[in-house]
Amino acid sequence: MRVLVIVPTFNEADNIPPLIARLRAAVPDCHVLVADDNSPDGTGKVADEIADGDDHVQVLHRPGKEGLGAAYAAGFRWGLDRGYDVLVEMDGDGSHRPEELPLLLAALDDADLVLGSRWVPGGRIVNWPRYRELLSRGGSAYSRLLLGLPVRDVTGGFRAFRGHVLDSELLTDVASKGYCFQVDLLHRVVRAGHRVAEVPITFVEREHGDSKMSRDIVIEALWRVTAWGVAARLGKLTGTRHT
Ligand SMILES: Nc1nc2c(ncn2[C@@H]2O[C@H](COP(=O)(O)OP(=O)(O)O)[C@@H](O)[C@H]2O)c(=O)[nH]1
Ligand SMILES: [Mg+2]
Repeated sequence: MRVLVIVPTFNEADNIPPLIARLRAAVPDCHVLVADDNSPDGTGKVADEIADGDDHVQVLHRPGKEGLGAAYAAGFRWGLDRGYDVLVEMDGDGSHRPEELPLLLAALDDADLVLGSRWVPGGRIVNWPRYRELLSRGGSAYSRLLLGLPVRDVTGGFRAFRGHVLDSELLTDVASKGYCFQVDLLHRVVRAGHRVAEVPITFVEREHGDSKMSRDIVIEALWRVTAWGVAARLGKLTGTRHT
């Protein structure tokens, strides 16, 4: 099983070296792709230096900040073009623990997509302010309800996909720019009838650098999820299929 871990970065220069070292120790066979949006703090250069000394590490340099969704779409395409069997999403700030990646990969035996989940029994969060926990729990509950998603952690970004799930049509259609890319992608994978599993993870808030979460990102997620939910319900009422 060839595994590619895609790490989107914007200003994560202090976080990337320890993260890659931990990843390579936890899953020695995995390959890592850092998808950097030309970070002003030089994250791309730091990643290049690591890639120079490790043939399992590569860097995708993107011209500027285009949001998490665009960085992942480009990273997935890069990985699919090179024939990876499994594509993993992981934050670059250390919040997703590389030591837990083997649990996600093992769960792929019975699933096409495995979600690292904070909101199932055994899942935990460390050092998150109360408002972030409420926002995340609320966002997951709202999306789950509106879109009928059969999982608890809808917005998380620690996930393992079997490559065939991410066909190019599915990726082309994802319009979301910000973090609601995660909801969008999950919704599409569920609707396509793939098997989704959740495994508990411990999410640890970053120690270095700043969160890129913003009001705009929350607003985009709110309106898009509401629009999808309404469209799906109208489709059911009129008997047309929502695509
Ligand atoms: N390439 C790229 N990465 C991004 C962008 N926005 C956020 N990220 C990365 O996405 C990951 C999660 O973002 P973070 O700011 O930690 O969000 P939070 O955990 O929700 O507070 C981190 O690795 C960020 O560097 C973006 O526009 N482009
Ligand atoms: Mg973070």
